[in-house]
Amino acid sequence: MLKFAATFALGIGLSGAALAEVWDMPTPYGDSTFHTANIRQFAADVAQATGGEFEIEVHSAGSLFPHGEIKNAVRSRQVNIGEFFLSTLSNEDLAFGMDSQPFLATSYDEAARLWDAQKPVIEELLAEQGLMPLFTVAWPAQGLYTNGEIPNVDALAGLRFRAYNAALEEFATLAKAAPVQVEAPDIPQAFATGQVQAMITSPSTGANSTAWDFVTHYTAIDAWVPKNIVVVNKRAFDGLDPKFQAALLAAAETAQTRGWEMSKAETAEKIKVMADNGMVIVDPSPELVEGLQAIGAQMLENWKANASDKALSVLEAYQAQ
Ligand code: PCA
Repeated sequence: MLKFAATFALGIGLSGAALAEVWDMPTPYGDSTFHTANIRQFAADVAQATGGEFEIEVHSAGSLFPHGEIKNAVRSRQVNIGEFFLSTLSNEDLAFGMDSQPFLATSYDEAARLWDAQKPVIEELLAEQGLMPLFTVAWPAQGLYTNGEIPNVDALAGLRFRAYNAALEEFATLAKAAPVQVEAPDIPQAFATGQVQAMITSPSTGANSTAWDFVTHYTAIDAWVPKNIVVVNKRAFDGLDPKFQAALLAAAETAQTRGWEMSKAETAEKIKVMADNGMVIVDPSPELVEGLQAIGAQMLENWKANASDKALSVLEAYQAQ
């Protein structure tokens, strides 16, 4: 009652002026990450388009919610919008994890086509939870970080291997390495304390975590091109002033295009940063590629055996293109 009275009084006090809408937006990734730069620009675009009446405040590096809680925080409307790594939802349906299957989609073109195939199913699955995707942005292709050169898959055996989702955990296990889940902002610490000894991630995350402090080699295996997704709570979106809805959707479309361009520019730029800092940048040997592809083939078989009909339909649609 008190709350109602206060809101009512405030409404009268502003005599018809629209109340500013402010949304908090958690992301797991730090400020030096291009995705975070992109969503900050997205927030600035929304503010600009609405004359500052609709503000989105980005909370980076898991500062508002840990990565694993962001989706549910949006679902339960603790926040109205958030960003996370799409494939972390693969435990809900394997359709979410397809972009992290080794060698299924390894270029930006293939990643975009995979997203086209995934999108209708992901939209449907998220809608069941009252969530609506706004946009996705791919990370650069994922490469291998190790101490010393890795001539073949056998050289990975026994290494404590940093993982960021279930697919990478399966990959590490099949390579006879020991997977350890570590969030991106915690990578330097995990290497420094010996918790992990090797990882697979993009040149962006490698350079942002100063990989040269703890590994010597980057092998460009370009094994998959995973994505971040930005989602909104559907009821929160439906409750927005139509002009705020329009501003949000327009800024999302721009952010998606800009984000993929930023990602493409990052790849060479961040590999150069690693080389400039003394890391040895190598292409994988044919033997290593063969071994990695065998793991990928095994993982795809496992995936198919466990996938829902919806997820299988995405694979068919992608492979039919
Ligand atoms: N960086 C994020 C996800 C994929 C990537 O390139 C990470 O390593 O956690």
